[in-house]
Amino acid sequence: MRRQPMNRDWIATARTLSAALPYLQRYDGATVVIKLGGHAMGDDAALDSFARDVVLMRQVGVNPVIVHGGGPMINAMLKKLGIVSEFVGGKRVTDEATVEVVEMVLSGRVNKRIVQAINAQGGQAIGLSGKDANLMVCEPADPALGFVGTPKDMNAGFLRRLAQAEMIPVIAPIGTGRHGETFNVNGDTAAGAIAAALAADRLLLLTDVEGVKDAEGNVLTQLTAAEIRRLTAEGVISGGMIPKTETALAAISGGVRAVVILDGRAPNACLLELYTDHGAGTLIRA
Ligand code: X2W
Repeated sequence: MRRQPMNRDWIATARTLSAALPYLQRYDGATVVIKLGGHAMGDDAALDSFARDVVLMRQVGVNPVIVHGGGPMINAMLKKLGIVSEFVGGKRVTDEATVEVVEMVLSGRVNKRIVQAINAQGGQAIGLSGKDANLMVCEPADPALGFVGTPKDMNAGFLRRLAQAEMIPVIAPIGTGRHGETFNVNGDTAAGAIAAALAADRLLLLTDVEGVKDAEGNVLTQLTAAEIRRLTAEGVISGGMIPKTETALAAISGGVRAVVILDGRAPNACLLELYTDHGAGTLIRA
């Protein structure tokens, strides 16, 4: 790299790095589970930027674990194949033909696209599903939903060994059954279960909204579990936000220190959350 005359941008860059020191120290050795939703994934440039942030986190001592979704990509493939599917309570009713497509899309194209993006930035990402090393053994969630799984047994030890080897697991939310079944698991549910099994320091739920909002539409920067329950009862938290706040509450009662719901489409969302005073989205604690 050539040395160039000093200008304001570089002074600002140096200052930003210096200001990040307390945060770099705070998260050194921390386990951060990041759920990358299908709607937050964006185009190649946005994915490359996400991948770069993940590799930077690994470089400064964080153990990132990526769990992805891919609902819109599954919808597109089901449509091509002429398979009709519907959602009940935010979960896809999943028959045998559907679960085959879900596994192909999530464990195949979507998973490998993220793995490749991280590795292109110099990381060592390894693509997995809940079937690999029995990472996520599931039971049926509800007979009416077919092959939708609820995570029951997680192989956290395997993920810890990957972290020790400085590898970045990228996990598709596919579960394995005790009788050889393949289960479709909601991406948020899978991320929450993995974060709880690891007693993660942070679970970042990257989505396509700025965070949890109050009745006037302002983002609430910090909430307790009790406040979430109250806002849900009042109908302020509703619709697609409910599965996310439910995941957050379950993760926290399962031992995750804090959960953040944030807009994954915003540039450098993860870095903004972890390494600046500003933070991003809604931070949820017990
Ligand atoms: C989801 C799995 C993918 C997912 C589905 O079939 O769409 C269930 O609904 P997003 O992008 O995070 O929504 N599974 C049971 O959760 O993707």
